[in-house]
Amino acid sequence: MSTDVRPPSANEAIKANSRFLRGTIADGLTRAETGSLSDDDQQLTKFHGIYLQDDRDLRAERGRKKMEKAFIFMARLRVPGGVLTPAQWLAAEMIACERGNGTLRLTTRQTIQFHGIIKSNLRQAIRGLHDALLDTISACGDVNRNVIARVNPWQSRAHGEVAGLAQAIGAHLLPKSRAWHEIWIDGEQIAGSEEQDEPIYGRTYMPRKFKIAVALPPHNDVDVFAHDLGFIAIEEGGRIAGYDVVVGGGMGMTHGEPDTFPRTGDVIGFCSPEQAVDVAEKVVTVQRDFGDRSDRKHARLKYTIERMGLDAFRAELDQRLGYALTPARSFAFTDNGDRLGWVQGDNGAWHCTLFVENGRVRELAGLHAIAELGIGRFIITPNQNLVLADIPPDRKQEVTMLLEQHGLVAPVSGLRRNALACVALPTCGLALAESERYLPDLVTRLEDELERVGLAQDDITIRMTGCPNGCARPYLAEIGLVGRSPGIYNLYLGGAFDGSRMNKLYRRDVDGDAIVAALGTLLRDYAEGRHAGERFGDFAIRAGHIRPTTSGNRFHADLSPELRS
Ligand code: SRM
Ligand code: SF4
Repeated sequence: MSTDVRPPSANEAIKANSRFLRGTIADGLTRAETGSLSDDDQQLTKFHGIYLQDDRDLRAERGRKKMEKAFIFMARLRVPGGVLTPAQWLAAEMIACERGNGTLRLTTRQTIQFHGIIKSNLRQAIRGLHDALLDTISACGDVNRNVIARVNPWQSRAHGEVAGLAQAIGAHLLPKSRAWHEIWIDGEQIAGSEEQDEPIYGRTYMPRKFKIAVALPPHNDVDVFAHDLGFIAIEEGGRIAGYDVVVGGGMGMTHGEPDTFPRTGDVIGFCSPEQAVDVAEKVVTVQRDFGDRSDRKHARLKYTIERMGLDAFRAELDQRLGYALTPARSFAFTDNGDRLGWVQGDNGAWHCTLFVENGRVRELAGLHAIAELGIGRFIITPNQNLVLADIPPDRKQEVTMLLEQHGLVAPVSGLRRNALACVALPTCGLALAESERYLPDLVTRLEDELERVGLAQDDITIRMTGCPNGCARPYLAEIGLVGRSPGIYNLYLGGAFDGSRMNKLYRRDVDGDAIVAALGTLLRDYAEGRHAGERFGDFAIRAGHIRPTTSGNRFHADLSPELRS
């Protein structure tokens, strides 16, 4: 157990006193004099998948007029493995149009965010989701989040098993509190319903968010090394023989604070399919007991492992499991993106991956028409795209026609189809710079250069975030751009195309023109000097544009102090 003598962070008291995540949220929702909630309740709604935000485009003007900020809420679904039925897609679309800003935002963790919900619409929005058998429980907050899994369960038996594990872990680690149902659905507390304890989490839940991914090689679409806990399926003869266990990944950092850093997870051993849920529970409990509850900037598992040391962490885990993980098996990843277009699964059904730029679905009509057919599934990918899955062979033509009719399958360049951007402005309260609203234009400028040098169809990963928190996992891209201030970014290079190696800082504080100029030169060099099959990230290192990493999986440690800040 932790022997920390520092005082716990303010969030620890909020959680402990919340009566298992109830706080005064229900009362706050009835207060019409403000579009906001109390500070403590703002922390607690996160556990219910709900964030208070404000429209930052309107901040200055409302400030000048001495008006309250334009408060809006973001609600995030919990969808383990990202799978929705057509009816659920239609329900989500209706909620977005009737209660939100009319768009659906597919996220990097395989779910949907609704933006722009005003307080008086919030409860109705959540009830609408509940009616469609959806919920937002634990989509945010200091708990295990939406468990993500390799897309898609219908492609093969192994895919189905991997998705099944994500479902099982998600269900096992769901908080037992009934607070979400009471506040958002029932509208009142049922007498005597208050919990006495949370069997896995306890009254103060986790020190910080906790994230789990399940990967199925050769594709690392879930970016398994970015997670607190990852499972890498080892397939033998079409069945899953077990999972390599990865611990201690995470992306967030703070500019100028080198003791905060992204980190790729360590592979610590192998477990059987039957052991995997237990392994997840015990890793969670080690982090629950040893994680930093004083400083939220150091509260993720990656810092616990750095502090304890990997051997001590493993020993603690083995002791809680009552058995040791066996030696890790070998695996190989080829990429961490999506492959667009149609593929046929083992059972003959068809699956079509659609490109959704930065996950923002604005034009709803085409997908609405497809959902109305009532066939297949809608699967959100961890790359913010959408798969129309499990389409019967005799309905493929019909779906193809609708896709073409609505312009949903237009060709895109190799760079654009591998681009991710986080939400950032105007809704994210932490954004220092634009991301989702800016990356498409930057990619257009880079496409001109790619066209000139003959790389228009080459797959190159580029990811942008509006701040260093890393929501689009920018440190695992071949090209990473991280916001510093409006219009200004740090440029990172040299990530591996399969998501197994982080990139490194190449240029600090550059604007769009400087980014295009720097990348233009590098892309020209790459087109001329690459070896056969060599990826851009690997080339950037071999050609000496950045030094190879010497500090293993911990970002920053081998950068000069000047470049760290
Ligand atoms: Fe994130 C906070 C959006 C995936 C690391 N993230 C936020 C908030 C809620 C801002 C806030 O705290 O006020 C953002 C809401 C923006 C908005 O307006 O919607 C936000 N994060 C997102 C999404 C929507 C990005 C996207 O464009 O898809 C992703 C939603 C995921 C989901 O469905 O659950 C999203 N966030 C991630 C990821 C990627 C992942 O999990 O694979 C990361 C990096 C991995 C990690 O956690 O280490 C990530 N988000 C963060 C952090 C930094 C955490 C840290 O340990 O330092 C924050 C800030 C925080 O927690 O204090 C953050
Ligand atoms: Fe907001 Fe930063 Fe996450 Fe982008 S990376 S959504 S700016 S917290």
